[in-house]
Formats: sequence, C-alpha cells, structure tokens
Amino acid sequence: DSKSKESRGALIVLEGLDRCGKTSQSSRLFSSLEGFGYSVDLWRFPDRNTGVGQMISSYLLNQTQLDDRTIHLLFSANRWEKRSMMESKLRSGTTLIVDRYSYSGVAFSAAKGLDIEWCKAPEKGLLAPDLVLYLDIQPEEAAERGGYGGERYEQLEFQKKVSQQYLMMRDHSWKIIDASLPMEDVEKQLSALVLDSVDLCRKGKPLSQLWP
Ligand code: NYM
Repeated sequence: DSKSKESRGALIVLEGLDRCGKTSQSSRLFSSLEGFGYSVDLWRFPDRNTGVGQMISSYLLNQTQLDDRTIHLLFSANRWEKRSMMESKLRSGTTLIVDRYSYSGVAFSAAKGLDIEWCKAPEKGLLAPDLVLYLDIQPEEAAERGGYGGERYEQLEFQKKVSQQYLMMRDHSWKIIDASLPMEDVEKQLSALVLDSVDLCRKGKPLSQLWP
C-alpha cells in the first residue's frame, strides 16, 4: 500500500574504540534483521574500496604519510562519496547498519589536537543517524582483547584520548552500551534498540542532517 512505499529504512551507526566489538556486533545485527525479513545492508567507514578509501587504507597501514587535516578531509570525503547512495537506500526502505561514521571522524582527529568545530564542519549536511550505538569499553580492556592489529591509532594512550572525545559528542540519538558485558548480552540490548528505531522510521520519522 502507499504507506509502506513511503516508509524508509533506519540509519543505525555503531561507534566505539578499536577492539570494542563493533564489527562483530554489526554483522550479528545485520544477520538478525535479515532473518526477521527486513531489507538491510551492512556498511562500514572507511569504505576502503573507493579511490579515496585506498588512500585512507594506505595511510592507516603506515604506507603513506599525510598531514592531519588532509587525512581528516579524506575520511569525510569518503562519507560524502557514499551520501547519495545512502539516501536512496534509506528512502527505498533499506535499513543500514554502519560500522563507524562521522563520530569516528571527529573523535580520532580531535584526539590528535585538531579543533573539534573544525573537525565537525565537513560532516555538516551528511545524513544524521537515527540511532548511534556507542559500545563503551575501558581503553585498557580493549587493548587486552587479542591485541591491536598494528594500524595507525591502535595504541593505548591515543585510544584514551579518543574515548574522551567520543563522550563529548553524545546527543539525543546516542545509546551507550556497556561493551565489557558478554557478547550475547550486548547483542540483545543492541537488537532491542535497533528494532525500536527501525519501527519509528517505518512510521514516518523524517530523515535529518548532521549536526543536530
Ligand atoms: N577512523 C575511522 C578515523 O580516524 N576517521 C574516520 O572518519 C573513520 C571512519 O580509522 N582506527 C579510524 C578509526 C580506526 C581506523 O577503522 C580504521 P576500522 O574500523 O578499523 O576499519
């Protein structure tokens, strides 16, 4: 009917420090929504498959050096190059589970000492998430989890700064989940929150833009 044609998907973002469990939880959410019969896609930023994404990837692997502001703008450009696809997916009724988004962009760059307002500026006009799931973990605990992969930023002292920056960006769309709990408990909490959000979007909650 006409109502279901108009209903849109939800933009769900998972955020948190490296090794907080975001990636595992994103794929669990994706599978469970798919199992319930929802139209859903799993995305992640950076999207390393685009031209910009390849520059980001080689920077993260320490294969290239870039000025802090330059890499910041590349991360942002990597979201902008996906924006129209994102909007058309959402409007066609597909829910997107997105592993990292603008909050990572701001938190990691601000942790280097860049001005937070400067960091937020290029994100302005991207789609605002309907729900941000922040997987909260102590940096020390994250560091103990099977070790970091050796990419840039994966160091305890830096992650502590990132976590402070993240928590300054909390707003009404955020839910903070204790990511030190067993994986199944985290998953249950996330699922319930996501289903609520998907429902609200189906019922006509409008899409909005960053930053609210
Ligand atoms: N990262 C990620 C940023 O610094 N800015 C961004 O905008 C995004 C999306 O890239 N340490 C950082 C956070 C991670 C790293 O992410 C790569 P992943 O999820 O490990 O691929």
